[in-house]
Amino acid sequence: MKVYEAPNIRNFAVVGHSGAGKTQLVSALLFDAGAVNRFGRVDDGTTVTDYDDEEIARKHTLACSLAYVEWNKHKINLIDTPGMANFLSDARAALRVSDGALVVVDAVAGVQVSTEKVWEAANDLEVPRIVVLNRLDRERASVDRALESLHTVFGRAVVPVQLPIGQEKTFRGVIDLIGMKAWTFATDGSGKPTEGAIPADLEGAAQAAREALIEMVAEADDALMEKFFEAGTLTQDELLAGLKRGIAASRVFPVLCASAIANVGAQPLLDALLSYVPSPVESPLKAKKAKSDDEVRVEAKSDGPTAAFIWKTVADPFAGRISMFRVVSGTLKSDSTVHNVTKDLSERLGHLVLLQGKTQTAVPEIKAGDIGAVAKLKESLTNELLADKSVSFAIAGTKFPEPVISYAIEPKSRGDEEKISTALHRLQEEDPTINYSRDPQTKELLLAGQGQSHIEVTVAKLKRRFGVEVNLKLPRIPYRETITASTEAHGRHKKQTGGHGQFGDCKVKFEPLPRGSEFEFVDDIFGGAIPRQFVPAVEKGIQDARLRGFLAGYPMVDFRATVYDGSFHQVDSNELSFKMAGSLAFKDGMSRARPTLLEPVMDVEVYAPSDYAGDLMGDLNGRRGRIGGMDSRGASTIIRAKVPMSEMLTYEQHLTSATGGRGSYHMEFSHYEEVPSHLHGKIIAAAKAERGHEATEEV
Ligand SMILES: Nc1nc2c(ncn2[C@@H]2O[C@H](COP(=O)(O)OP(=O)(O)OP(=O)(O)O)[C@@H](O)[C@H]2O)c(=O)[nH]1
Ligand SMILES: [Mg+2]
Repeated sequence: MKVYEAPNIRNFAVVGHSGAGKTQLVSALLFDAGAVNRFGRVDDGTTVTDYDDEEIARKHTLACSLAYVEWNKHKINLIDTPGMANFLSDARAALRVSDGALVVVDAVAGVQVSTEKVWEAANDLEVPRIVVLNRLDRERASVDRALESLHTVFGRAVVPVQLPIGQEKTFRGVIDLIGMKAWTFATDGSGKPTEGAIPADLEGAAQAAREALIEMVAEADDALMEKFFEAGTLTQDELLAGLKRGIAASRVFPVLCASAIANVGAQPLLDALLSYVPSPVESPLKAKKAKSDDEVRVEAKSDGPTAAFIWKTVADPFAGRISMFRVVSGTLKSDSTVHNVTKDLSERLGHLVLLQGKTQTAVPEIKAGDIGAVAKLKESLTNELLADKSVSFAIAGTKFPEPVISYAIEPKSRGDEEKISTALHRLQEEDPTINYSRDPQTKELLLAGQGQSHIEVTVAKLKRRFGVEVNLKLPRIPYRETITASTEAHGRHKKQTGGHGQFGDCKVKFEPLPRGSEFEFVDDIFGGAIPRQFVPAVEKGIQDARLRGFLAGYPMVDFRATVYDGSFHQVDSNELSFKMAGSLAFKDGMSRARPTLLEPVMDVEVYAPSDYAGDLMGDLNGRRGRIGGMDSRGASTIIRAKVPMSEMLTYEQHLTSATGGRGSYHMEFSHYEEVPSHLHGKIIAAAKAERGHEATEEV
């Protein structure tokens, strides 16, 4: 394998909605470029990038995987990413290290919810985009309709640089609007292209589309705009240069046509990836100067200081930790020692490898601008920078979303607890969007993630990769408690047992605070009513008690406790006594502070063909949802709503059955809100039942 330098490298995140055909398209690109001998199919479980057992079983990409092709003396790295809402953070991580995004859109469905999410992410990270309308061989596939939805959502700058030849079953080639020629493809799936003249019946359409493209390119560039007005058109050179500039500045988004399964359109797409998107040299990675907020651009020079950013970690039970990185500067060498700047420690590198799916090829070095991997790093994790000691910049890591749903899990065989924790710890390195913890009261293990399918996949990985099986119990809603009235309370702990007694006494004021304030403790003791050294014990007592809750055992939040008076005993007072007094004051106060329950409310976006919009809104209303807005997306409608989490637990199944699988949704945590009082009884009873006698014992 040749070592490539930055000018001859392109890095692409292949992103888009689930089912648009990203994995199949990567498979076609690999095959057509000769990187693999076999045309892998998602449906047969034979693609390079969906290699994980769980991916093969589900026919969905669940985590980023790396592939590359050598094309025209260049190396194109392709990062296949998941399109399912629960797994989208991996697409963000891939965009973080990409020079361009290959946005794959289903030509039947048009823009879908994940299409918008990845587009927003690419906007945030200023990543240029190329759009591919895929699945053009399918019934009801339509370039016009798909473009209409793209225009509605992303604007007119999404502009075709190709037109399809044939449609649905007869889709067999593309017209290149820049070269003004036609490519048709062998019907045997070999992807073999034949160059030819534009078919006579499409000439008019091609001319019109080319003019529209020229106009759009001119519009995106002030200098070209003037020329365009003077001459009424652009020269071929102006068009090409303008298109490239427009794409780099994210002011033009070219649209190409393909069928990944019929292997139509792959080779012109590879050409486009090379010619339209800037190389790492032309698009230096954004970084921050150490200890400041000043932005710097890190030049992808292979003789510069070494720096490599880890953007993804995979937990392999056999190979150990596999870390994927992009070399942002300098040359990273196998068997060398580098500095982990993020953690300030040194890390020994073993063999560097290039990844073709799971297949590793060892290489002696990897140069700036390229993406590679290394196994068995001891200390370094995702979002960390490996570099020379002299390097004085930092790269902002991917922000991973907080978990939105939490399940109690229990091991199938007793004694597996230890194994589960170890395995979950490693899976968390691979997937920072899961979280596990122990319920402080029931001691149950809680597994939190982005949605039901995310939790199920995590449980399946536990089994397949780490050989531990768990039962998923009911999802847990992270309710909280708070108070709605101020009150003063008294806690007095006094015990006389034989010789030494116990004595603690405190007066505490409890007041509600705004949402999100958690808990504040104020020491307002004057004149030594409680000796200094015992005040922290009072705080500890209240802290412990508030975490155990009052109504239903959920943590009490958003209030202030001010200790303002008390008394003590020269001999009998000690820390434990004041802790008990604090806890008693809490209980006393809560009985008058009108405690109530808070529930998490989610931001929900539902996408579905417009015919379903009425029913879906009715359903969201029935789930206590507040509809925030509704927008048309071509033939689809997007509904935005705020809905309590407890009402969304079964939404995935409902949406699928209500829309025949054509609806999709995205949900993230929004805020906490008071639970309507008529629901309190049910929640409190359920919590008591779940926690058994343990909870009641402590109250
Ligand atoms: N007819 C047709 N089917 C396609 C095409 N591309 C992909 N498919 C099929 O569509 C399904 C989904 O394809 P994938 O490549 O797995 O889609 P994806 O975008 O990777 O989906 P996620 O991994 O879930 O994000 C598979 O059954 C593919 O065989 C295409 O061009 N035409
Ligand atoms: Mg996929």
